[in-house]
Amino acid sequence: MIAFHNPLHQGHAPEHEFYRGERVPCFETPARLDYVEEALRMRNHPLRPPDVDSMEVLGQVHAPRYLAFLQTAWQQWLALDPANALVQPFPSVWPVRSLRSDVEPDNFVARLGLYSMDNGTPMAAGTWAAAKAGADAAASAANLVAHGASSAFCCTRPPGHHAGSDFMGGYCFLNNAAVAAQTLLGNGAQRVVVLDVDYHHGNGTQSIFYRRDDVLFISIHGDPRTEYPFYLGHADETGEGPGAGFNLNVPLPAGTSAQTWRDALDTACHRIAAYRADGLVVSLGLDTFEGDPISRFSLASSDFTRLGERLARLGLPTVFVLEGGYAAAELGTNAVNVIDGFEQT
Ligand code: Q9C
Ligand code: ZN
Repeated sequence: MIAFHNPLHQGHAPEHEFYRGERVPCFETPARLDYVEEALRMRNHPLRPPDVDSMEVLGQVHAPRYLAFLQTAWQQWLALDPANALVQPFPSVWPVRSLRSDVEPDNFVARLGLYSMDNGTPMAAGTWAAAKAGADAAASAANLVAHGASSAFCCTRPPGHHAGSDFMGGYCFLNNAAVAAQTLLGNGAQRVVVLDVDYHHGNGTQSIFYRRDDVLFISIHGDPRTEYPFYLGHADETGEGPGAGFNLNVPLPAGTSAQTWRDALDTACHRIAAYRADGLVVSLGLDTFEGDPISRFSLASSDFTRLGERLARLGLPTVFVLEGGYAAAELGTNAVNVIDGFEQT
C-alpha cells in the first residue's frame, strides 16, 4: 500500500505535557513515526512525500480565524519575549459556559485557551509546518484513492481526530481524517464513512460532521465517563438536523477484552455496509493495544491484522490515517499489521 509520510513532523517536538498535574515528557513523540516508517520500509510499502496542498480543504473543515491563529501562534509567542523560544506555551483559562468565545482576546495565553480544549496539546516552533504537512499527506492519500487506488495510508503525526473546526486538543491541531473525507467528497464521492478506532473518542471529527449526512461518523472508544475526551462520545449522540442518524458511538468500558472490541467492530461494519458509502476513512489509532501506556483496552498485535482483514471485507476504497498509539516501539508492527491484513484479504 502506498504510504504518504510527513517530511516535517520532526519540527513538532515539544518536550513536556501535563499528566495528573505534573509536567512529564510527551507521550506523542517523533520516535513514534520513525518506528512506523521503519516497519513500512521493512515490509515493502513505498513511502512518498505529500503531493497535494490541503489549504483549500482545510478551509472547508476548520474556521478561518483558527487557521490564522495556528499558522502564526509560535511567532505570536516569541513576540511576547524572545526568551520564549525555550519555553512551551500552555493555556490556563478557557471560555466555558456563560463566557464569550466570539471576541479574540489580545492576551496570547487567553487566545490559546480560546482555541484549545485542554492543556494537553503542547506546541513547538515547527508545529504549524508539521501539522500542515500532515494535512497535505492526508489530502494526498485521499486524492490517490479518489483517482482509483484501492487504498492509501497517511503516515503522520501530530494526530488529528480531537481537533475540531476551531480548536486543538488531545495532541491534535488539524483534523487529518476530516481533510481526507472532505477530499474524497471534493473528488466526486457522495457518501463517505469515517471509522475511528482510536482508543479515545474522535470528538473533533464527530463535531465537524455532526450536522451532515454526507459523512457517517462511527467511533469505537473508551467510555468518556472515565476516559479522555470526557465531554463527548456517548451512545446517545446520533447526529443533528440533516445529520440525524449519521453518527454512531460505541463506547466500551476501560478494560474491555479484545473479543468484545471485535464484536463492536463487527457492529460498526454492518452499519457501514448499510450506508452504501463510496469511500472509507479509517482514523487508525493504535492505542487500543494491550501495551499502551495511557489506554486500557487489550488488543494484541495479531488483532491489528484481523482489523485490517475485517475492513478489507467491506470492499470500499479506503484511506488509513494514523492517529494515536503510544507504545512507540510496537507502533510500527501494529500499524503495518493493519495494512498487511487489509491488503492480503
Ligand atoms: N495529558 C490521541 O490518542 N491526554 N490523543 C491524556 C494527559 C489525552 C490522546 C494525558 C490523550 C489524548 C490522538
Ligand atoms: Zn487516542
